[in-house]
Amino acid sequence: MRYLTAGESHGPKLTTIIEGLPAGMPLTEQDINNELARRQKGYGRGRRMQIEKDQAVISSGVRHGYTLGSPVSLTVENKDWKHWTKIMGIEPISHDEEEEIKRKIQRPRPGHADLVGGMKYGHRDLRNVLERSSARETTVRVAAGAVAKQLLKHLGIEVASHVVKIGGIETAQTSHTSIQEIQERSEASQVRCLDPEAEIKMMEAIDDAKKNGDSIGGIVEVIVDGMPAGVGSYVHFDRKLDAKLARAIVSINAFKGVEFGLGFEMADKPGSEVHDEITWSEEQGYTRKTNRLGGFEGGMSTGMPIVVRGVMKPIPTLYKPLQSVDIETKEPFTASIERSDSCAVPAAAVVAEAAVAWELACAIVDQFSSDRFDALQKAIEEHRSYTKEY
Ligand code: EPS
Repeated sequence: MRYLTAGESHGPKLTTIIEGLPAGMPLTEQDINNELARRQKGYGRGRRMQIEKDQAVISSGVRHGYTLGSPVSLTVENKDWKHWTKIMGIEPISHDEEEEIKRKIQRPRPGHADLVGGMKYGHRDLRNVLERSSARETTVRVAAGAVAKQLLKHLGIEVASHVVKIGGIETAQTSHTSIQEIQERSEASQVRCLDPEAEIKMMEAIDDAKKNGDSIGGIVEVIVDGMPAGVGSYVHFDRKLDAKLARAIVSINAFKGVEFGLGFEMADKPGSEVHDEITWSEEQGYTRKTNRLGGFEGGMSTGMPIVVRGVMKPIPTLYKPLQSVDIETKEPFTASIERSDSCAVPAAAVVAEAAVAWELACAIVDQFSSDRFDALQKAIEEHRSYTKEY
């Protein structure tokens, strides 16, 4: 499977085309809209989210609630477009109109794609970069992820996420009883945190950042239950499933690092405290006494829950000035003000879920390849019985 996204942050709409979905899979616009609404929430978002109400419109590949096997194309309208029709217009404008209309940007923000993106494409107006590098694009990534989540759900695989850290404040809730508990409790929290005390402190940290014209980042964790064992590859570097997840997480705007299970703590521990002992029982088949490796051995899923974390840097659009250089005058300047979120970590948890779900769905379709969703369901069922008895 593959998908492409298109769209500028203040353009008319965002688009994605998803190709390679098996036919006969249940899918509605509502399944996608639920995920889009989750991404829009979160304490610390700026005024833009009050303007948008993201809704997917499917225009191909689905008929009467089921996929057809043909490409699924969908769009999400930018409600803010009505304020940008001139600035972001498609038709050519005269040189005289440029100054007035374009809201040209020649002052790159440190940490954003502005400067190097401008160099890459030869843009002298850095708006041409930021309109596409904006995290607005994650809207349609979440839409593609929502489709992947449907595929996984109908194969008995559930995905959830929660926020582990914001601005140095860490959750004390590191264990959970079920994936449903994570889903419900993170949904009820304004910062998607399972620990109510940390939640309050995180919100205070966001308020402080906002007051100071600053931004803060954090860590999100995605957990997946029900992934069958043996998906991925120990043979080919580019088919290792943990590696694919790592790439998918770091590809999310502002994400800088990934860890699985114990993650970077593994550096401090002996092997006996890192690897998970193997057991077998008639009801469960093969399992592990612990899950310190986060659901992967040798680049393949073990059948244990997948536990993957990603770190998001603070958003680089700041009200507090950082030094940069004007690309026309080459003079230093320190003030750059664009409307922005002060913290988007809660929303990024939903994007990370989508990124993980997409990679898992692709790996499953690749390995148990099917044009028919009922055949895929049967293949997974058989694989589960086989690996249990193996
Ligand atoms: C973003 C800047 C803000 C964010 C935006 C990402 O938008 P605006 O420039 O319109 O104020 O709200 O995120 C979204 C629009 C979104 O849907 O997540 C940026 O520069 O990356």
